[in-house]
Amino acid sequence: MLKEIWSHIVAFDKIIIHRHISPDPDALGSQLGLAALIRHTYKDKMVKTVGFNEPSLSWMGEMDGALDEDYEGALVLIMDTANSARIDDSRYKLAAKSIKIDHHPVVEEYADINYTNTSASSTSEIVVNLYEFNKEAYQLQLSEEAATCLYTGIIADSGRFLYDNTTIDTLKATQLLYACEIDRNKIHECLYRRSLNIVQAQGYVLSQFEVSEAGVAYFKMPLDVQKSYQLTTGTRSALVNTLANIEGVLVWVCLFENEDGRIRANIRSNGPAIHEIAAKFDGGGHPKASGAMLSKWEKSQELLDELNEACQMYRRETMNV
Ligand SMILES: [Mn+2]
Repeated sequence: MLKEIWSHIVAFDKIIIHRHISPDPDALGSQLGLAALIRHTYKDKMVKTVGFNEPSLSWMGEMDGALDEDYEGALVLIMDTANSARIDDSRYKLAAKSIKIDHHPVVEEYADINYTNTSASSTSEIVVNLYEFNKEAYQLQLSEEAATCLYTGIIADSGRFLYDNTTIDTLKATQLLYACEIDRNKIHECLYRRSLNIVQAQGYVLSQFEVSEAGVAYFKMPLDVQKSYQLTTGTRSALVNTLANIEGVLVWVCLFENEDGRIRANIRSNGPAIHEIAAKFDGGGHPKASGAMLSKWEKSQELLDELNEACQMYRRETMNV
């Protein structure tokens, strides 16, 4: 499959790369990293990246943007996106051929060719695999620019190699990137720099959160509070790990009110898988990291009830309590 994907990249003169809305460092890292990898080897191809420029991640690079006519006869690659509703820029449909490249559990096979590797830590890791698998046949070279983007995606999605999704293959992929003489200090400084308003909002979270008996920690953040800390939908997700690593807590949840009155839930787990519960509430994701969307505040209790139940079951099954 990795070979087949590259043969399509070789066959098309025009390539446009998409990724999901509300991009995270892996979405951008895999998108910009693959673009840099293709450009470095095939100077004559038109390679463009599209999607919203997320201000908090502008240090990773800017989107090129594309015209409608660029899609004529083009190959579209869609990175890190499990379902079509989350693809940033619906013009992917205008292309001659589309390929999905992702590491999330399969939700929808929306492209002509769908490649999913759920054992990869990140989509950026898959891009390194694409390079590694095809480098000899096509004499590919990993530039410092490509390696910087891919390294950023891998460390962000693997939590600097702390999460369960880190495998020997993740470390092997990273080894290749280390060899490209990337400026790791600079990347870490950009990725982990905390802005003052976020740190102050963390203070709010730490003073407001509650913990259930079963071990679900959560906080609710109304829209006016988000505004008082100048939080946006792009930056507020940085608060999710404020509640990580608390003794006795298995699952932690951030509940954010949206402009339209709906409630966005970011859910993380150290215990039970939570992606199936998230799916019941108009969301989904990974077993230990998911998101959901609730129609109103009153619905949040239903979500918390289900998470409490999952924690109780998990305790009974694995901890005998
Ligand atoms: Mn990802």
